[in-house]
Amino acid sequence: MSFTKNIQRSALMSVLAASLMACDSAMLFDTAQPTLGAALGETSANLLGNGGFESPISVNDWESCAPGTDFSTDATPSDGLAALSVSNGSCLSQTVPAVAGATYTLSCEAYEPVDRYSTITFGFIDDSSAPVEVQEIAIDGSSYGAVSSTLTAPASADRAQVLIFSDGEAVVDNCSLIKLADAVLLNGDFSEDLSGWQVCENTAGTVSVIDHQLEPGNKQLSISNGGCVYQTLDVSAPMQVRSDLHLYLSCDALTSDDGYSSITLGYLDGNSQPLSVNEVAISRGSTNGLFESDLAAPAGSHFAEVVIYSDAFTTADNCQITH
Ligand SMILES: [Ca+2]
Ligand SMILES: [Ca+2]
Repeated sequence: MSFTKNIQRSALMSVLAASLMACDSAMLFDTAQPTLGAALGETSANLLGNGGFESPISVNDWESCAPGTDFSTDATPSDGLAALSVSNGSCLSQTVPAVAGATYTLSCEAYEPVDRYSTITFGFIDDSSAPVEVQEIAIDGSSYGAVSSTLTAPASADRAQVLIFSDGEAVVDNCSLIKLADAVLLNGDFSEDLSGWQVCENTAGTVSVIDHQLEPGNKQLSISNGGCVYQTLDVSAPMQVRSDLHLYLSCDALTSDDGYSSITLGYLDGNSQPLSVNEVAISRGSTNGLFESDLAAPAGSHFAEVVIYSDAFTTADNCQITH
């Protein structure tokens, strides 16, 4: 259950973020531009064909995976003009090539007009089509809600597979399957609001995206009262080719300075256990409002995680990872 892992990880990291003492804010970071390593790859486009169900179901995208064939694309859409309806024990599946060791996120929007057994199953199959990792997620609720799952393809994985099934009726739209970026921070300028970022689950603070005070239209992250966001990057692929991986995190930030605020860069192993963490306090004192945290990846790193936390009122923008 990788999604649960994410939550535990965020809880753990934000606990770390909250409890670690502030670093000496006078600590000097090397202000030279970090040396850029080889490009590590980018987050993929949607790997699913017809994930928005705007075209009729075709064997080029979704295939029937049950004897029943009670499905159509004339359901109420959450986006576009069409959505999938699957009924009465019918099932649709789509299979795409996968890279062992890479991490994938499936997300759809879905609901169940009548409360029966409806699920979206996401997993990986090996080269003889046997399942090697499977997560089944129930579709609940009578209006559209998010269904999502993040899984790392096991060594024997050959393809990723998505199945949509309903005993009653399930309505599904906006399905995407994304291969996560290798060590690339998404939406660090907050131009797409909180896209790519997760709000820490165990904090009561406020997290929002606001316009820059002096530049309307330039969006910034705003965090106060113990709020926290994080983003997890998959570094397993670059770790396989570079034992000397070293990430540099930087953000522009301003704080009211009446509480503790920080940016944190950490590494986690394949079981989401923290291996090493570098937390840098955000304070008024720093030059130009630029805060940097850099850290070499220990052996066994599978994920890097970036956390931005504030007990005070802090705005942050232009976050980036270089290596
Ligand atoms: Ca649609
Ligand atoms: Ca911005």
